[in-house]
Amino acid sequence: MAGKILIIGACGQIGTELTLKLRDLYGNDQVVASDIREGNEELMSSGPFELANATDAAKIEALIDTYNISEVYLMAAMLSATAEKAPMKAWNLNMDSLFHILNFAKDKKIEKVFWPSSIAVFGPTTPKNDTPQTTIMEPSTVYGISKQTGERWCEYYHDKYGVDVRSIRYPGIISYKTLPGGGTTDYAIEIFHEALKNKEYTSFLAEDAGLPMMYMDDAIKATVDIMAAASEKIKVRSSYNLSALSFTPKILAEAIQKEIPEFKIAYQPDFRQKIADSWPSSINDSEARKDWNWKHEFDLQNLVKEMLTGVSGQLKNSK
Ligand code: AKB
Repeated sequence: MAGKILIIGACGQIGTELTLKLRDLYGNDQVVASDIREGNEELMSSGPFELANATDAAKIEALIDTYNISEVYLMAAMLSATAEKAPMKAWNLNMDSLFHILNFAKDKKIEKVFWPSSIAVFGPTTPKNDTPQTTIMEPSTVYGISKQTGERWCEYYHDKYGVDVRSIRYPGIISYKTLPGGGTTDYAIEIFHEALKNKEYTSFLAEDAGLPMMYMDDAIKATVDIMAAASEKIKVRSSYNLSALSFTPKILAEAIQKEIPEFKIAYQPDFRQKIADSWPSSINDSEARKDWNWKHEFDLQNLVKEMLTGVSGQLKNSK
């Protein structure tokens, strides 16, 4: 790598674990974390950190110059449920931050960009099961519209200006180190905290709301792998479908009951149900598997065991 890595949105759910992994792989000083707020102890103490707003182009440019940055991972975004409550704020954050980075890459200030897309690019008219890489995309959420627009711009900047931008359509990502904020798939994290604390959980999605999901370690592996792949292997320059698991709240609750038999679940769907209804239940990711050898490792029962161990460790430490 010619220069250092900059992670924008490093203190969020995925950003935190991605930063730690990249520091592990490439050296602590090589990976600069930035966010609008400070992160957890491990992230803050393991390498350089800078407060920065992802929409502040001048600040981001100054970081690129100061640290000699050649790769940017743009993880800052407003997620689906929060974006429905603040549409213009979400649009401005999700789009402005992307344009700044694409333009820095176009002007050759940086060499490579990672930008996450989401299953939210799909909509109610998309085939629901085994959703293909290329298909009908009519997203009905602000977040989905911003991600789909972002995909089109990534492809445009690659084709027109040769920008090396790489992207994955993340499903719901399950993890315990840093809580997610404002997503529709967040129930699948809350459920573990409540199962351990109270032995019961009321889901904001219906029992049969099947959605594509993935354990964090697999999501990080995919992100590192797509960025490490030779450029000619990355044939899709909008964003790759990526899949590991698909489950409903009921299936997840049953898997938790195998470990905690007294756990009880109830269902009280709210506005997020409509968002979940508009997304696929399962994703076909054969192109990612073929082009850059993507493979997931965690199945549902492994994920449940890892989550219960991780969350109960955190609960003990917080006492
Ligand atoms: C959300 O629920 O908004 C996110 C996503 C699927 O991109 N987790």
